[in-house]
Amino acid sequence: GPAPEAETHVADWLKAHAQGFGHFIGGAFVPSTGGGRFPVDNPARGTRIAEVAAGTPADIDAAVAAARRAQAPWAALSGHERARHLYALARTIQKRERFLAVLETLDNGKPIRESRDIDVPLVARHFYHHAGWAEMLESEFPAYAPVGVCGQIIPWNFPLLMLAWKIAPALAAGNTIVLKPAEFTPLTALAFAEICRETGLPEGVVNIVTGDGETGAALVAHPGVDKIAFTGSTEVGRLIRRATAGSGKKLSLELGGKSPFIVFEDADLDGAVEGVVDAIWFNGGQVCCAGSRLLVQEGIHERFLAKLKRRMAGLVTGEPMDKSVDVGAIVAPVQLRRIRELVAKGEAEGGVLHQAGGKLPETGSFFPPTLITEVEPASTVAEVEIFGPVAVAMTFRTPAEAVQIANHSRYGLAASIWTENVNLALDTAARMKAGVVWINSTNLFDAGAGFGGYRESGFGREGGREGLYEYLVPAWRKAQASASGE
Ligand code: TXE
Repeated sequence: GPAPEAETHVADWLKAHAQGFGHFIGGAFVPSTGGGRFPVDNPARGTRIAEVAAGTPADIDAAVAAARRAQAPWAALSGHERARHLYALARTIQKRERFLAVLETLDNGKPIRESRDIDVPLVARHFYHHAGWAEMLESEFPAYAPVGVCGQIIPWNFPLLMLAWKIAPALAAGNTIVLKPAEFTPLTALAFAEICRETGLPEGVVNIVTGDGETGAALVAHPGVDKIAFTGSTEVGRLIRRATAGSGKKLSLELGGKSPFIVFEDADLDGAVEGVVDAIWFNGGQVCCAGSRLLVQEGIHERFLAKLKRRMAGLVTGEPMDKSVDVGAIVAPVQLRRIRELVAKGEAEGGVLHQAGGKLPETGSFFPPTLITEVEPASTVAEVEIFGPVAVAMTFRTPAEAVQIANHSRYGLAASIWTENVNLALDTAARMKAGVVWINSTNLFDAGAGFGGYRESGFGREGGREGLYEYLVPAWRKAQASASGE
């Protein structure tokens, strides 16, 4: 097996919590005040693996109160002292990397190769990077203060990585946290809570409350929260913006996308084919910045699609714990249904369907790598985020037309450009209405680079210097607020 020892550790850990996991509030694991719980499934098997506490408004209250008590002492530590805590978290994550990777794969369904080689290393890297910012905070941001108590709501596609993106900068800047993981994938967040305890992070600095959208809404509405950071659907992002309007809460939203992947006729076609694999079949396409709209220049269109279909045919979909698997399970039956419906719609609208063959497992939620060609730019599958392993292909004649089709979207998260012509690459990049542009590459994430969108993909940046501003306020504002007794 891939990591038999880690698999045993995870199985033992789940067994030890067979009575259900609690919330992590004020440094201790506590049951839900309402006594409620909900199940957590392994999407690759359709089996129940755990039960977690269902967060109530009273649980949110308790978590916010714990975060509030912890905030001033945490902010009063020197940057260096906070950095030591972040380094300890990073090192312990590295020590547990196999355990965390196996747990993530069981809970989310992503291939173990990805959770082991991509998700968990990036998580550790994010904490290391922000430990550096904590060290530099006083010198780099002398006129800034922490926002205070941050409510953070994250999705299920990169459960631990999205936690890291939220928690690391908030801690570095001197904030305390109430985080709500997604209901499909709460387990690595609870494992992280144990790591917080083990490394001696002061009680109440990080609190984790499990629950669904209602729990999230209670966190958003709580008057004791100074900032909300959300990653998830555009629909919920809109609700949160409405719910926080006029409250004075700081807000950042990282929402959906329908990112273009542009292949010019002079591109290295083999490289671009590998790019598509990473753009839309990585994590089963359940990636906000997935290159889901393939725009291929007419002259190479047939040759490129032939190569791509050959490559797609070789991809293996199946049990994600198997190291040879390229595409794992879709996170939940409801998401699988959504993908199926949209693909059927794409066919009904005249798209031509190509799918990787191979037998899919009989239980669990699986969808094969899929390509829909002959798609019109104004059709549903070209406009709506499918959030599955489905690319739609369109053609363009000129660079100007590529730019026009690429920007024809209500979203603006990312774009990927493939050409050997540096002038064309830079000129096209400058014209993309997207927060992130990759040239001859795709889905690269760096803790030091601000990530985020335009338009309906949201606002605010995560990572690097820009990301830190989301967790800071000008010190004069803070002083004014406390003088007025707020
Ligand atoms: O997202 P939700 P869902 C897109 C993707 C996907 C679709 C639906 O297209 O197919 O959204 O996914 C919490 N107040 N993305 O329904 O509901 C919820 O509990 C506060 C793109 O799973 O947005 C979870 O923790 N919180 C995306 C988180 O919001 C609320 C990643 C995200 O879930 C809430 C995920 C409310 N009213 C989905 N309702 C990306 N940008 O990467 C729900 N939540």
